[in-house]
Amino acid sequence: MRSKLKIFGVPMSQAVRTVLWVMLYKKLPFELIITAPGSPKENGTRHPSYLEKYPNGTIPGLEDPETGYLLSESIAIMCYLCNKHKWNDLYPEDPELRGKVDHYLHYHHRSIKEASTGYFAPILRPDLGLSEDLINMSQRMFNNALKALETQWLKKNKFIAGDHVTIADFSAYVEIAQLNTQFTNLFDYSDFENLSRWLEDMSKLPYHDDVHMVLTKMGDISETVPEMEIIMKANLETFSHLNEIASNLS
Ligand SMILES: N[C@@H](CCC(=O)N[C@@H](CS)C(=O)NCC(=O)O)C(=O)O
Repeated sequence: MRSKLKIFGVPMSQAVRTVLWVMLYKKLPFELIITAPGSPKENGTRHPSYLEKYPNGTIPGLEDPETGYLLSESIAIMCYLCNKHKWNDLYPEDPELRGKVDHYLHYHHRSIKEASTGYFAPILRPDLGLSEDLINMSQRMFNNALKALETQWLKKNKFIAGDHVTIADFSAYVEIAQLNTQFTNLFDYSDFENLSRWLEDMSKLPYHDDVHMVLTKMGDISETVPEMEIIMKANLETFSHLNEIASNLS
């Protein structure tokens, strides 16, 4: 039997969630190995052994134990898995359809991904020392991107790149949904009609609740900063849950 791919990270990370969700969706077994973002300790992203494997020092990191192949960056990992396993539904082969998915994926990092820097990290990652200016700029970029999704992409299409769900939707969803009222309650999307319809559709995909369990367990953080123990407990319980599902995939 083939050894499982290793994924380094924690479920609280948006980028980790998107990769795990796609792997579960496609029923590709994995082993999640707890790796703490920002930590210089042995199981952290700033430990020399992690940096040697993944020079940019971010989670998720993928390792294929059979070949020693290493890759980080959630989007690169998803594209790699789609290419390798021919998941052409999630990453179409047709150059024009793939172009539409790539369009969003290239746009993602300085737009929707700013949800994390603008809203999530200022509460949960005080160690990053994000300045007010940076937070404000990220919030502006995120809000502009939401408008673009609402008035263009999701107005014209059911999903971001057309009528079918693709890795563009997984990437966008984990960022946008983490702020939603049912999770951290940092952003209310009820005025965004098309976006709300898409959020609802995405939330019905298989394994949505499993990968988002970490947010459900942490709860609303809009009024009170959660204690580190609560964050760790949410991460660890979801970690065990995901590893258990991943080892029983068929
Ligand atoms: N562009 C990266 C972003 C990943 C990322 O920002 N990961 C954060 C955790 S959510 C991280 O590893 N941070 C490392 C640190 O804070 O030192 C991706 O999509 O994989």
